[in-house]
Amino acid sequence: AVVWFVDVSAEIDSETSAPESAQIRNRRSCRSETEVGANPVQVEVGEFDEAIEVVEDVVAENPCLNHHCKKGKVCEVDESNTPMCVCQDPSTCPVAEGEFEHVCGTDNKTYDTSCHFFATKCTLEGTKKGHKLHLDYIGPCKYLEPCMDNELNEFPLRMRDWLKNVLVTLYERDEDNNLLTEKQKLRVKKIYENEKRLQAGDHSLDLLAHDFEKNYNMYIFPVHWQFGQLDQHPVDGYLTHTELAPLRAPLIPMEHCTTRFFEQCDADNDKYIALEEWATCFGIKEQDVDKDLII
Ligand SMILES: *[C@@H]1O[C@H](CO)[C@@H](O)[C@H](O)[C@H]1NC(C)=O
Ligand SMILES: [Ca+2]
Ligand SMILES: [Ca+2]
Repeated sequence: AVVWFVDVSAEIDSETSAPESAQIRNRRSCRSETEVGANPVQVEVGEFDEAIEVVEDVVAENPCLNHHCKKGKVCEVDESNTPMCVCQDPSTCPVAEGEFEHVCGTDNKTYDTSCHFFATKCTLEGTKKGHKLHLDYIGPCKYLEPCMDNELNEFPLRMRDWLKNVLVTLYERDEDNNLLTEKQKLRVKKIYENEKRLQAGDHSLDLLAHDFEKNYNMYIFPVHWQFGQLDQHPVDGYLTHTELAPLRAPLIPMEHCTTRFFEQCDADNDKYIALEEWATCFGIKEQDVDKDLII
């Protein structure tokens, strides 16, 4: 249950939110190298000498091969053979292999797959409805219990502990995978080697609260690290709804306080979660907020 949110991030993070400029959109498109238009198999063939000619032919013939579109769009050529991104027809999305591929939109409608969701959102581009529509969570829409105040207070206790365990697990598995940078490894090493560390497992809320008080320093880096993982498009010290999605979306069906927690994290209500807001809602003291820790 540790690696899933790392994996899922690639899946959801290309939902673009409107206020950001085309610049970001371009950056995003570039990241998804083989996403649309390019057949990944053909691209990989390029690694073998004898196939190089084939690859070049394809490039020359198909202007869409190197033209990347954001999620929900596909590349098509117009009469003058110029590539352009148009909304994908949802019926061309791969069929869902199971319920686990369904996603729930903020309209509380279940979409077969995230492809269906983004294709549908694309058709609403420019409308108020489209602007407000986001991928809310992974899985079919379901009834989510309202989050009570006392439950809301428990959320950061579990989340902090979980973040610390995720990092320690990455550290343990990180031989030459480079899941963490050298700098990050040094920081996690301190946590990993700390004998007072609370080992992974189910702990009572009392114990979690007690450990946070006693071993407060061990939680500072994990909270910063998670922020840095999410703050990528762009790296600016603020999380948009879209940047938060990789963490939020898989969590909501399991933790019904997720939505409320992140809403109240945005203390000044400007729709962005600043690093300071983030740290504060995880109980990190103002003087320990350090933007150098997120790199
Ligand atoms: C969303 O849809 C689910 C399943 O159809 C339903 O049980 C739930 O009550 C709905 N939630 C809201 C807030 O309308
Ligand atoms: Ca950002
Ligand atoms: Ca804010």
